[in-house]
Amino acid sequence: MVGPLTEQQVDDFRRDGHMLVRGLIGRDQALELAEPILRLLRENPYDKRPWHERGPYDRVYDISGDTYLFDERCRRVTFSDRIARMAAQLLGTNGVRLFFDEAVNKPAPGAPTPWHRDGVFWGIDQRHLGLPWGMDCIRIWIALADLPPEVGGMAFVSGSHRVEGQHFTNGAWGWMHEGERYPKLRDLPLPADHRERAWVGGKERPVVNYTDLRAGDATFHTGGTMHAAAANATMKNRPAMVVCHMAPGTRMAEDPPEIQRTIFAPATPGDVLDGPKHPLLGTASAPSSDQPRHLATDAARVAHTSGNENSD
Ligand SMILES: O=C(O)CCC(=O)C(=O)O
Repeated sequence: MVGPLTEQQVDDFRRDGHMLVRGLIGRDQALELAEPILRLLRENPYDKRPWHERGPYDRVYDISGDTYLFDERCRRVTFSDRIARMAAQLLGTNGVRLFFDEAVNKPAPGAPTPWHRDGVFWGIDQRHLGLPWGMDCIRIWIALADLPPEVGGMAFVSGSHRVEGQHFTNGAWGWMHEGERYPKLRDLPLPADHRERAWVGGKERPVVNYTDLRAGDATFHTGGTMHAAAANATMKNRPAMVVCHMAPGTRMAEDPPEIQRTIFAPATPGDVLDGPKHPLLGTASAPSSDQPRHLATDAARVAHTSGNENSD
Protein backbone atom coordinates (compact mmCIF):
# COMPACT_ATOMS: atom_id res chain seq x y z
CA MET A 1 0.00 0.00 0.00
CA VAL A 2 1.38 3.42 -0.90
CA GLY A 3 1.43 6.27 1.63
CA PRO A 4 2.39 8.26 3.54
CA LEU A 5 3.84 10.70 0.99
CA THR A 6 7.48 11.73 1.13
CA GLU A 7 8.46 15.33 1.89
CA GLN A 8 9.64 15.60 -1.72
CA GLN A 9 6.19 14.58 -3.00
CA VAL A 10 4.52 17.16 -0.76
CA ASP A 11 6.92 19.91 -1.89
CA ASP A 12 6.50 19.00 -5.56
CA PHE A 13 2.72 18.95 -5.22
CA ARG A 14 2.62 22.35 -3.57
CA ARG A 15 4.81 23.74 -6.37
CA ASP A 16 2.95 22.07 -9.28
CA GLY A 17 -0.62 21.64 -8.00
CA HIS A 18 -0.80 18.06 -9.26
CA MET A 19 0.91 14.69 -8.97
CA LEU A 20 0.63 11.09 -10.06
CA VAL A 21 0.56 8.31 -7.46
CA ARG A 22 1.03 4.91 -9.02
CA GLY A 23 -0.92 2.08 -7.40
CA LEU A 24 -2.91 4.23 -4.96
CA ILE A 25 -5.25 1.27 -4.75
CA GLY A 26 -4.62 -2.27 -5.98
CA ARG A 27 -5.16 -2.93 -9.69
CA ASP A 28 -7.60 -5.78 -9.04
CA GLN A 29 -9.50 -3.63 -6.56
CA ALA A 30 -9.69 -0.82 -9.14
CA LEU A 31 -10.85 -3.10 -11.94
CA GLU A 32 -13.52 -4.48 -9.63
CA LEU A 33 -14.66 -0.97 -8.69
CA ALA A 34 -15.41 -0.19 -12.34
CA GLU A 35 -18.53 -2.36 -12.07
CA PRO A 36 -20.39 -0.40 -9.34
CA ILE A 37 -19.13 2.91 -10.76
CA LEU A 38 -20.50 2.20 -14.23
CA ARG A 39 -23.71 0.77 -12.76
CA LEU A 40 -24.21 3.89 -10.64
CA LEU A 41 -23.76 6.02 -13.74
CA ARG A 42 -26.29 3.94 -15.67
CA GLU A 43 -28.80 4.38 -12.85
CA ASN A 44 -27.68 7.99 -12.29
CA PRO A 45 -30.16 9.34 -9.73
CA TYR A 46 -29.13 12.92 -10.52
CA ASP A 47 -29.29 13.03 -14.33
CA LYS A 48 -31.77 10.85 -16.17
CA ARG A 49 -31.31 12.46 -19.59
CA PRO A 50 -30.10 10.09 -22.29
CA TRP A 51 -26.60 10.82 -23.52
CA HIS A 52 -27.74 12.18 -26.92
CA GLU A 53 -30.05 14.74 -25.26
CA ARG A 54 -27.33 16.34 -23.21
CA GLY A 55 -25.55 19.60 -23.98
CA PRO A 56 -22.01 19.60 -25.37
CA TYR A 57 -20.39 20.01 -21.97
CA ASP A 58 -22.49 17.35 -20.31
CA ARG A 59 -21.34 14.95 -22.97
CA VAL A 60 -17.73 15.29 -21.97
CA TYR A 61 -18.15 12.72 -19.25
CA ASP A 62 -20.86 11.13 -17.20
CA ILE A 63 -20.78 11.97 -13.52
CA SER A 64 -22.70 11.11 -10.35
CA GLY A 65 -21.99 11.70 -6.66
CA ASP A 66 -22.20 9.78 -3.38
CA THR A 67 -20.73 6.50 -4.60
CA TYR A 68 -20.25 5.44 -0.97
CA LEU A 69 -24.00 5.34 -0.46
CA PHE A 70 -24.30 2.99 -3.39
CA ASP A 71 -21.67 0.32 -2.90
CA GLU A 72 -19.53 -0.92 -0.02
CA ARG A 73 -16.48 -1.23 -2.28
CA CYS A 74 -16.64 2.48 -3.12
CA ARG A 75 -17.09 3.25 0.55
CA ARG A 76 -13.77 1.64 1.39
CA VAL A 77 -12.00 4.05 -0.93
CA THR A 78 -13.99 7.16 0.00
CA PHE A 79 -13.43 6.62 3.72
CA SER A 80 -9.87 5.34 3.50
CA ASP A 81 -7.90 6.95 6.33
CA ARG A 82 -4.73 6.04 4.45
CA ILE A 83 -5.73 8.10 1.41
CA ALA A 84 -7.20 10.90 3.54
CA ARG A 85 -3.91 11.16 5.42
CA MET A 86 -2.09 11.75 2.14
CA ALA A 87 -4.48 14.62 1.38
CA ALA A 88 -3.90 16.00 4.89
CA GLN A 89 -0.15 15.89 4.33
CA LEU A 90 -0.58 17.98 1.18
CA LEU A 91 -2.76 20.53 2.96
CA GLY A 92 -0.59 20.48 6.08
CA THR A 93 -3.59 19.75 8.33
CA ASN A 94 -4.33 17.17 11.01
CA GLY A 95 -6.88 15.19 9.03
CA VAL A 96 -9.28 16.29 6.33
CA ARG A 97 -13.03 16.36 5.95
CA LEU A 98 -14.61 14.41 3.14
CA PHE A 99 -15.98 16.94 0.68
CA PHE A 100 -17.64 14.48 -1.72
CA ASP A 101 -16.95 11.49 -3.91
CA GLU A 102 -17.95 10.91 -7.51
CA ALA A 103 -18.22 8.32 -10.25
CA VAL A 104 -16.86 9.64 -13.56
CA ASN A 105 -16.84 7.96 -16.93
CA LYS A 106 -15.76 9.21 -20.31
CA PRO A 107 -17.67 6.88 -22.60
CA ALA A 108 -16.53 5.75 -26.01
CA PRO A 109 -16.54 7.91 -27.98
CA GLY A 110 -16.21 10.79 -25.51
CA ALA A 111 -15.33 14.42 -26.24
CA PRO A 112 -12.19 16.02 -24.77
CA THR A 113 -12.56 17.55 -21.32
CA PRO A 114 -11.94 21.29 -21.79
CA TRP A 115 -9.45 23.21 -19.68
CA HIS A 116 -11.02 24.18 -16.41
CA ARG A 117 -10.51 24.59 -12.68
CA ASP A 118 -12.82 22.61 -10.41
CA GLY A 119 -12.88 25.07 -7.56
CA VAL A 120 -15.10 27.51 -9.45
CA PHE A 121 -18.02 25.15 -8.95
CA TRP A 122 -17.48 24.29 -5.31
CA GLY A 123 -18.92 27.22 -3.39
CA ILE A 124 -16.62 26.89 -0.40
CA ASP A 125 -14.55 29.39 1.52
CA GLN A 126 -11.16 28.48 2.99
CA ARG A 127 -9.54 31.90 3.10
CA HIS A 128 -9.57 31.99 6.91
CA LEU A 129 -7.68 28.70 7.27
CA GLY A 130 -4.14 29.84 6.46
CA LEU A 131 -3.49 26.95 4.08
CA PRO A 132 -0.25 26.93 2.09
CA TRP A 133 -0.69 29.33 -0.85
CA GLY A 134 -2.60 27.79 -3.75
CA MET A 135 -3.78 24.80 -1.70
CA ASP A 136 -7.53 24.34 -1.23
CA CYS A 137 -9.23 21.00 -1.72
CA ILE A 138 -7.45 17.86 -2.83
CA ARG A 139 -9.18 16.05 -5.67
CA ILE A 140 -8.09 12.46 -6.17
CA TRP A 141 -8.95 10.86 -9.53
CA ILE A 142 -8.43 7.11 -9.58
CA ALA A 143 -8.26 5.25 -12.91
CA LEU A 144 -10.46 2.15 -12.93
CA ALA A 145 -9.12 0.77 -16.22
CA ASP A 146 -5.71 0.48 -17.81
CA LEU A 147 -5.37 3.57 -19.99
CA PRO A 148 -3.07 3.34 -23.00
CA PRO A 149 -1.09 6.43 -24.08
CA GLU A 150 -3.68 7.41 -26.69
CA VAL A 151 -6.37 7.70 -23.99
CA GLY A 152 -4.43 8.72 -20.90
CA GLY A 153 -5.72 10.44 -17.83
CA MET A 154 -5.65 14.17 -17.28
CA ALA A 155 -3.21 16.91 -18.29
CA PHE A 156 -2.37 19.72 -15.87
CA VAL A 157 -0.77 23.16 -16.15
CA SER A 158 1.96 23.12 -13.51
CA GLY A 159 1.76 26.02 -11.11
CA SER A 160 -1.64 27.21 -12.39
CA HIS A 161 -3.11 26.76 -8.90
CA ARG A 162 -0.93 29.68 -7.85
CA VAL A 163 -2.33 32.00 -10.50
CA GLU A 164 -4.85 34.59 -9.41
CA GLY A 165 -8.48 33.55 -9.46
CA GLN A 166 -8.59 30.40 -7.40
CA HIS A 167 -10.09 32.09 -4.37
CA PHE A 168 -13.44 32.69 -6.00
CA THR A 169 -16.67 31.70 -4.40
CA ASN A 170 -19.50 32.38 -6.77
CA GLY A 171 -19.12 29.90 -9.62
CA ALA A 172 -19.77 32.60 -12.19
CA TRP A 173 -17.16 31.18 -14.53
CA GLY A 174 -18.31 28.44 -16.85
CA TRP A 175 -16.84 25.29 -18.22
CA MET A 176 -14.89 27.00 -20.96
CA HIS A 177 -13.75 29.89 -18.87
CA GLU A 178 -10.08 29.03 -18.76
CA GLY A 179 -9.99 28.28 -22.49
CA GLU A 180 -11.59 31.64 -23.26
CA ARG A 181 -9.24 33.49 -20.98
CA TYR A 182 -6.26 31.66 -22.35
CA PRO A 183 -6.92 30.93 -26.06
CA LYS A 184 -3.50 29.33 -26.50
CA LEU A 185 -4.45 26.87 -23.81
CA ARG A 186 -7.78 26.16 -25.50
CA ASP A 187 -5.98 25.34 -28.72
CA LEU A 188 -3.32 23.20 -27.10
CA PRO A 189 -3.47 19.75 -28.65
CA LEU A 190 -4.08 16.82 -26.32
CA PRO A 191 -2.64 14.45 -25.46
CA ALA A 192 0.33 16.68 -24.91
CA ASP A 193 3.64 15.37 -23.77
CA HIS A 194 5.89 16.71 -21.10
CA ARG A 195 7.50 19.17 -23.50
CA GLU A 196 4.27 21.11 -24.00
CA ARG A 197 4.08 24.48 -22.34
CA ALA A 198 1.20 26.86 -21.77
CA TRP A 199 1.17 30.61 -21.28
CA VAL A 200 -0.91 31.16 -18.15
CA GLY A 201 -0.84 33.94 -15.58
CA GLY A 202 1.85 35.94 -17.40
CA LYS A 203 4.26 33.05 -17.47
CA GLU A 204 5.05 30.03 -19.60
CA ARG A 205 4.29 26.92 -17.61
CA PRO A 206 4.81 23.21 -18.23
CA VAL A 207 1.83 21.07 -19.18
CA VAL A 208 2.07 17.57 -17.79
CA ASN A 209 -0.08 14.88 -19.33
CA TYR A 210 -0.20 11.68 -17.33
CA THR A 211 -0.53 8.84 -19.80
CA ASP A 212 -0.05 5.11 -19.77
CA LEU A 213 -1.95 4.70 -16.52
CA ARG A 214 -2.84 1.39 -14.95
CA ALA A 215 -6.03 0.76 -13.06
CA GLY A 216 -5.42 1.91 -9.48
CA ASP A 217 -3.06 4.76 -10.44
CA ALA A 218 -4.34 8.15 -9.32
CA THR A 219 -3.77 11.83 -9.99
CA PHE A 220 -4.13 14.42 -7.23
CA HIS A 221 -4.84 18.09 -7.96
CA THR A 222 -6.18 21.18 -6.20
CA GLY A 223 -9.31 23.16 -7.00
CA GLY A 224 -7.16 25.85 -8.63
CA THR A 225 -5.14 23.61 -10.95
CA MET A 226 -6.10 23.93 -14.61
CA HIS A 227 -6.61 20.60 -16.23
CA ALA A 228 -8.08 18.92 -19.28
CA ALA A 229 -8.28 15.46 -20.82
CA ALA A 230 -8.05 14.06 -24.31
CA ALA A 231 -11.03 12.58 -26.13
CA ASN A 232 -11.74 8.91 -25.65
CA ALA A 233 -11.36 7.69 -29.19
CA THR A 234 -11.35 4.03 -28.20
CA MET A 235 -14.30 1.65 -28.07
CA LYS A 236 -14.03 1.25 -24.29
CA ASN A 237 -15.31 3.19 -21.30
CA ARG A 238 -12.82 5.23 -19.30
CA PRO A 239 -14.22 4.91 -15.75
CA ALA A 240 -12.73 6.68 -12.75
CA MET A 241 -13.60 7.25 -9.12
CA VAL A 242 -12.97 10.63 -7.55
CA VAL A 243 -12.61 11.48 -3.87
CA CYS A 244 -12.34 15.09 -2.83
CA HIS A 245 -11.09 16.15 0.61
CA MET A 246 -11.09 19.59 2.23
CA ALA A 247 -9.33 21.09 5.24
CA PRO A 248 -11.19 20.93 8.57
CA GLY A 249 -12.87 24.28 9.20
CA THR A 250 -13.84 24.86 5.55
CA ARG A 251 -17.01 26.94 5.28
CA MET A 252 -19.79 27.04 2.76
CA ALA A 253 -19.31 30.30 0.82
CA GLU A 254 -21.71 33.17 1.35
CA ASP A 255 -22.67 33.07 -2.35
CA PRO A 256 -22.29 29.48 -3.58
CA PRO A 257 -23.58 28.25 -6.96
CA GLU A 258 -27.23 27.26 -6.63
CA ILE A 259 -26.59 23.54 -7.04
CA GLN A 260 -24.09 23.60 -4.16
CA ARG A 261 -26.75 24.99 -1.82
CA THR A 262 -28.74 21.81 -2.47
CA ILE A 263 -25.73 19.57 -2.11
CA PHE A 264 -24.62 21.22 1.15
CA ALA A 265 -28.09 21.23 2.76
CA PRO A 266 -28.88 21.35 5.62
CA ALA A 267 -25.77 23.59 5.93
CA THR A 268 -26.44 27.19 4.95
CA PRO A 269 -24.09 29.86 3.52
CA GLY A 270 -21.23 30.65 5.88
CA ASP A 271 -21.60 27.44 7.93
CA VAL A 272 -18.57 25.31 8.72
CA LEU A 273 -18.95 22.07 6.74
CA ASP A 274 -18.62 19.56 9.54
CA GLY A 275 -21.92 17.66 9.38
CA PRO A 276 -22.32 13.91 8.91
CA LYS A 277 -21.71 14.13 5.15
CA HIS A 278 -18.25 15.52 5.87
CA PRO A 279 -16.60 13.16 8.37
CA LEU A 280 -13.12 13.82 9.71
CA LEU A 281 -10.68 11.33 8.21
CA GLY A 282 -6.96 10.67 8.21
CA THR A 283 -6.11 12.39 11.51
CA ALA A 284 -2.83 11.47 13.19
CA SER A 285 -4.74 9.22 15.61
CA ALA A 286 -6.79 7.42 12.91
CA PRO A 287 -5.68 3.94 11.85
CA SER A 288 -3.72 4.23 8.61
CA SER A 289 -5.83 1.70 6.75
CA ASP A 290 -8.59 1.42 4.18
CA GLN A 291 -10.99 -0.19 6.64
CA PRO A 292 -13.96 2.18 6.98
CA ARG A 293 -14.59 3.13 10.58
CA HIS A 294 -18.05 3.55 11.97
CA LEU A 295 -18.71 7.21 11.25
CA ALA A 296 -21.58 9.59 11.63
CA THR A 297 -21.92 9.34 7.86
CA ASP A 298 -23.74 6.08 8.47
CA ALA A 299 -26.63 8.31 9.49
CA ALA A 300 -26.50 9.84 6.01
CA ARG A 301 -26.54 6.36 4.52
CA VAL A 302 -29.63 5.34 6.44
CA ALA A 303 -31.34 8.59 5.46
CA HIS A 304 -30.42 8.02 1.82
CA THR A 305 -31.72 4.46 1.69
CA SER A 306 -34.96 5.49 3.30
CA GLY A 307 -35.34 8.19 0.65
CA ASN A 308 -35.13 11.04 3.12
CA GLU A 309 -32.11 13.02 1.98
CA ASN A 310 -32.49 15.91 4.38
CA SER A 311 -32.73 14.14 7.67
CA ASP A 312 -29.00 13.76 8.28
O1 LIG B 1 -12.24 12.55 -16.31
C1 LIG B 1 -12.06 13.61 -16.92
O2 LIG B 1 -11.93 13.69 -18.15
C2 LIG B 1 -11.95 14.90 -16.21
C3 LIG B 1 -12.34 14.79 -14.79
C4 LIG B 1 -12.01 16.03 -14.09
O3 LIG B 1 -11.94 17.10 -14.66
C5 LIG B 1 -11.75 15.96 -12.66
O4 LIG B 1 -11.87 14.87 -12.09
O5 LIG B 1 -11.41 17.00 -12.08
